[in-house]
Amino acid sequence: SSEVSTEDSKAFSGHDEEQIKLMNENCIVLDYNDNVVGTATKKTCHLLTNIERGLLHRAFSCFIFDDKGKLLLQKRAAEKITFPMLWTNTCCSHPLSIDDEIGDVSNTNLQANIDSVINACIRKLDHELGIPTNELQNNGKFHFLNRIHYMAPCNDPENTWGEHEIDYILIYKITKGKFITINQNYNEVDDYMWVNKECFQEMLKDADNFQFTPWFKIICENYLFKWWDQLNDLSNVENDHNIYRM
Ligand code: DMA
Ligand code: MN
Repeated sequence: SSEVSTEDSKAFSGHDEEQIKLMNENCIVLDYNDNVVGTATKKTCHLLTNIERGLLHRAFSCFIFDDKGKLLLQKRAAEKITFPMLWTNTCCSHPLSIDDEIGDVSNTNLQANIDSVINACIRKLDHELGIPTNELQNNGKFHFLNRIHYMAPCNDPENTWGEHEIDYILIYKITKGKFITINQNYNEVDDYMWVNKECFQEMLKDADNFQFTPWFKIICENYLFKWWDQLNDLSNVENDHNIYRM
């Protein structure tokens, strides 16, 4: 095991060992137009001091809907270094700087980036929620919606962490009569819940019991209900190549 620098011990003090290790993952660093300009660790990308200087990375947010139109929500584990114990969409993470997930480094082919974030999403749906890859491949379909550029501080007591991402939004629709198996990883996910639209609208109003991540709130306020209303046919809203700045 490697030595822990004093800087690390400050940023990571009191945090979970497994989550500290994941801070060594290599994220994809972007310019303003989602072009790949380099790589940096998950730690580097999420330090607010770097974000304030403009450091931007690639991410994805996935929304799984079952065949009755219910959305799968997760509550982030207490162990998460950023945004612990908040309710959010099904799964969020980062495509990494590895062959299957880096996308098109010549920055011309958006479809290659979409395919690569879907690869990352399949990896994380297994890691966080224990959803078997073969079920994802056979029991439904991924749709790319759009890209959202946003920045949000974490509001942790030391003001150490935040997000600044271009976030690829994915909807995964489970096919009629099919289902997926969930076996949550408690280091990642504290709880999960399938909600219909009406139940979810009540949750949003119930601030005493449910707090949400900033990116999820942005997506709810601007897009989610519009998409939910046309879940049967997403053709009018999917595959939008614009980057929306929030
Ligand atoms: C990061 O999610 C991605 C977004 C869209 C906020 P995360 O903090 O859950 O990433 P990870 O699961 O890799 O820690
Ligand atoms: Mn991030």
